Amino acid sequence: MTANFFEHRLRLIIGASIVAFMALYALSGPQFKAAAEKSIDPIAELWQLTPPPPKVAEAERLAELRARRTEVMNRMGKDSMMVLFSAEPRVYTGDVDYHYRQENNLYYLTGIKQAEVVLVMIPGTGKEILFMPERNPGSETWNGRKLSFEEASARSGIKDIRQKRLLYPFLAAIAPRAEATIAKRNPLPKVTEQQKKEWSDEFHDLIEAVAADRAEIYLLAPNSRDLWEYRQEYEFAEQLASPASGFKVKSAFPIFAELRLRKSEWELKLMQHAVDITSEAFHRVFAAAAPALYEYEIQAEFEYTFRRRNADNWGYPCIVGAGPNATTLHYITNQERLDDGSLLLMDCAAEYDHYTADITRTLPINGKFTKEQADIYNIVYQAQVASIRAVRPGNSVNTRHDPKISPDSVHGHSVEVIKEGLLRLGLITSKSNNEYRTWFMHGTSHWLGMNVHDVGDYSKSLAPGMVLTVEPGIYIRPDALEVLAKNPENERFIKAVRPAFEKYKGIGVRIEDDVLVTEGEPKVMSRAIPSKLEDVEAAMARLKQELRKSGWPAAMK
Ligand SMILES: [Mn+2]
Repeated sequence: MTANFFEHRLRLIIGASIVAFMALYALSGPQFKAAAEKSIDPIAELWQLTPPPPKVAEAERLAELRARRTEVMNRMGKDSMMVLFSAEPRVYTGDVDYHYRQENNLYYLTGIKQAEVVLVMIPGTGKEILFMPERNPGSETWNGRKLSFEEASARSGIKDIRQKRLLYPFLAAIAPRAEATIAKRNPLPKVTEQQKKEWSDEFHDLIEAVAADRAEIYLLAPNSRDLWEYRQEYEFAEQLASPASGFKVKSAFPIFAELRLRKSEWELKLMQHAVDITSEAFHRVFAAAAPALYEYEIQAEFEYTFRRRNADNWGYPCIVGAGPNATTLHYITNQERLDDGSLLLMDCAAEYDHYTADITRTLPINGKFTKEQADIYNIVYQAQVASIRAVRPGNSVNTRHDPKISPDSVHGHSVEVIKEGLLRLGLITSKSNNEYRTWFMHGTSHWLGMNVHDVGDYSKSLAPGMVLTVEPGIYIRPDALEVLAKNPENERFIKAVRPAFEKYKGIGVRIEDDVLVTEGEPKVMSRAIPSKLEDVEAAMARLKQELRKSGWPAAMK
């Protein structure tokens, strides 16, 4: 309590000094005024306006793409090839597609967002080939301009670009025993003898390895058809397996899981930009949130900002849950009214150039937490502080699926703080069992990057360049006790926690930030969005006052 009080006083003093200092600057003549404006714009700071998007030199960008492809090839066998298909367009309805999004791994290696592009890599000869359709003015009239071979080459740094219609004949030439099964599902136009001769010379070693049953093909082929995103890869793997093509199908997933887990400087800049756009949106919502609005209106504030700052999209559908809806982890219907006196949980984030943020804040809709809301909120906040502190090289993440959760892990710290808090409030009866999972049922962290739940092995120790979310939560679902299995142990639990449950029921709190592992202190990429209870209330009050006084700043209108 005392420490908090002094911290608060100190912040006030520092804040006041900055204001006084800036006032002096503003009064001291045009030359100083210009300098002051350049260094800090208080309005922009208050609203957390998104800075300009990051830029990268073209040579640097191409060098990084080339280095990634080399890293992938270094992890493949000598007699192998990898085939990466671009994402298939998906139907929204009738002849209208969903927003097209490139398959992440293909994008990671080529920087190309267009459909019908296929990357083939053969490490034995160091060959990288892009198969893609030629430009078609007829279809471009309807669907817009496509990359020419030259443009695709300039974009990806891959020199060898070939016609898409030759892809399957080419693959059949490499694995002749699979020709019939490939032909059943894919176009296999006739190719000239001359073309076949060229391929057999060019890919001689690989063809020989396939003939001798010692070649490998790496595909993003899942183990079951369930993973709809990779349907074409799954089917292609099936075609190669029966009858035996000479290729052993290997999963390309582990290679990308390893490479994408540690982010480069350039990737971190893109992620920070996605976080910055999201941060601006949260500040907008801090000012806008008020009783009698609807959840979808809050969603609209986020999506307006994402579009305005040229984000690709959201990284996942916006979760805006008011009142008891905050206790549904992935609530996305967003149709209810914001009631005075209840909480608003928002888990929304922008995606920029294929990298997404993932941020959650929980606000009191009328600007002030009630005593009960604050009880729960502060436990979650303390849990998050403890877990963020544990984001250090060498430490482990631990997920809720781990048989043993180390108290020193990122998840372990949140579990400890939350158990302690729930016991204090009377919502659990013991710290030595799993009762806490009734109220905190998810893990604390997941990897973050091109996927919101990014690829990467959770048993890996933390290392600089990894980015993870830290997002403890407590959810007092109104039906939580009713749905428990009927048995004597649960009867005892229900009886013991009933009084506390009645007091806290309907409260849901999650606080989620995006954290970069560095050599030293963890870097909270989303720290510009207040999360400490007092800071949340103060930010809401200030932003609302500013909005009443001056309206939205021009840059946010
Ligand atoms: Mn998350």
